[in-house]
Amino acid sequence: MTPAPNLASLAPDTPFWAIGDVHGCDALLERLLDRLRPEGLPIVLVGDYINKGPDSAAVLRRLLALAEDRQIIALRGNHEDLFLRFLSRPIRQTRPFLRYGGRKTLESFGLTLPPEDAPPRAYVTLRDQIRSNMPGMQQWLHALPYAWQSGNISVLHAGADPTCALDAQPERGFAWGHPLFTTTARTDGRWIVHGHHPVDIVTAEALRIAIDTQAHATGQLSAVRVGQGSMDVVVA
Ligand SMILES: [Mn+2]
Repeated sequence: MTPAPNLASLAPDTPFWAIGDVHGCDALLERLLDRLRPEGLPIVLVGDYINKGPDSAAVLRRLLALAEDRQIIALRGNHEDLFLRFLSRPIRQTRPFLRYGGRKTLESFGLTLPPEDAPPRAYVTLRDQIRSNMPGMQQWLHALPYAWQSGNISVLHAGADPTCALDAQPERGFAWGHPLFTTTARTDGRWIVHGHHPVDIVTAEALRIAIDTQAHATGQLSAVRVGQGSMDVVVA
């Protein structure tokens, strides 16, 4: 038996929903948004919209269409960082992107990948095809924030240095995490809601709420409603 976590200190300015790593699971995302949006609360997505799962392009298209909707706050995950690197420097960054599962994302755009021995120029062509397939997407990705705050809670993708105030560390690190994040408790009383670190179910522990239930592998995309001293979980 795991003791019930002490949620009493959760104090958002307003209740909100946070959604875990989507990784190309567009049907699950659609179902979850249909369920949560009518409530009218802020909905924060912790990032990692692409790679691993089947429909990355559809997820990007859906979120891009919601870019002007102030209810939806999409944060930047490390997979978005990698995708942006590929989009800005395809000759250097295609291989690192593919190593993180980028093949599925590129294929989800309906494009044929160049063969292994293709000249580097082929990756520039591929990038250009993606840009013209989804106008505005690169700019949207580039503008995604790394974190969102409400009261004593911050939402970010992967983690942060627990020994240091959030506003005193480089934001880019939030997308990639920190080696001490899951082993060292924060002492400033700030809760962190995050994805990136896989959990079987949404888990609250030591001022951390982990919500990445590996939708692409489990078929379960989780959302948590954070309120005053409470959290509630919905799984699509
Ligand atoms: Mn992830």
